[in-house]
Amino acid sequence: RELEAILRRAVHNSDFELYFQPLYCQLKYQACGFEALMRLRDAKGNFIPPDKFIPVAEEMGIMDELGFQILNKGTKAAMKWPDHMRLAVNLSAAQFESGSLVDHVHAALEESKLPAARLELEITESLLMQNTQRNLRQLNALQELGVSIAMDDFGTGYSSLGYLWQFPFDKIKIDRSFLGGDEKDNAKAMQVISTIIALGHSLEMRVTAEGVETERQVEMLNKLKCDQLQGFYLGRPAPEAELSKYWEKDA
Ligand code: G
Ligand code: G
Ligand code: MN
Ligand code: NA
Repeated sequence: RELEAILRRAVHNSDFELYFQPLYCQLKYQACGFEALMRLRDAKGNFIPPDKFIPVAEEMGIMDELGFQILNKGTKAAMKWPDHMRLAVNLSAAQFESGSLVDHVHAALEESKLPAARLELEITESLLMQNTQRNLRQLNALQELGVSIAMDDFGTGYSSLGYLWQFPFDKIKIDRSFLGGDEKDNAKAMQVISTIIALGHSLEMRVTAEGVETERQVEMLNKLKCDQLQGFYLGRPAPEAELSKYWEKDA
């Protein structure tokens, strides 16, 4: 099990990489933050997809520790960005199960000095399907720290709506599959997206569209008053050293 050995080493030495994908604010049409995405390489230096290594890290029981390291690395990186740039970090169910999540987030903020208001945590609804009440309490405690909470991959789960109104998410991120259809599906997909945006706004949540790959989509989403956009058209995940172009062009 080569992957297990790679993971064990990565968590022991904390030497995995974080990539960052820009989040665009619709009105200003400029990057206003980055989502941290973990990257791990095999012995040949090729990337192992997160969809492959995260489940293994969870089985190995190291995802809680790895998640803490991601929070630490991410918040430290964000301290080097301009003040208006926020950081989004994905959370895994293992971090909620361990019971240390709130302490870990608090510690990462203290250690890095990143203001809580600049941190956003992304969860998927599957996380709320088990231990719902306990996990909702942890989300509440996180919001009390001043961080915001986003529901990721919205629309792909079994009961997106069921959890949406039970908790004051600050943001929903519409899963990129809604933008992925071909041209003739576009009108229908836009209807659905428009409805999700209205739903989010009626619950006082911001709405992000993921998977934006064309200028046409940018225009349509702007018309629909989508709050934030993310996708390869606007920027691919990139290493820390390559991010400054996103704020240098603002100046
Ligand atoms: O990074 P990529 O574009 O391949 O992401 C694939 C999946 O892996 C996404 O669902 C993303 O949320 C998840 N993922 C990427 N980085 C992290 C991370 O640091 N922590 C957790 N929990 N999930 C991550
Ligand atoms: O589940 P989550 O949203 O955290 O996953 C982020 C993943 O989505 C990353 O793997 C990232 O590479 C991928 N991604 C981001 N933007 C796009 C896009 O425009 N198109 C496609 N196909 N994937 C994207
Ligand atoms: Mn995400
Ligand atoms: Na997502």
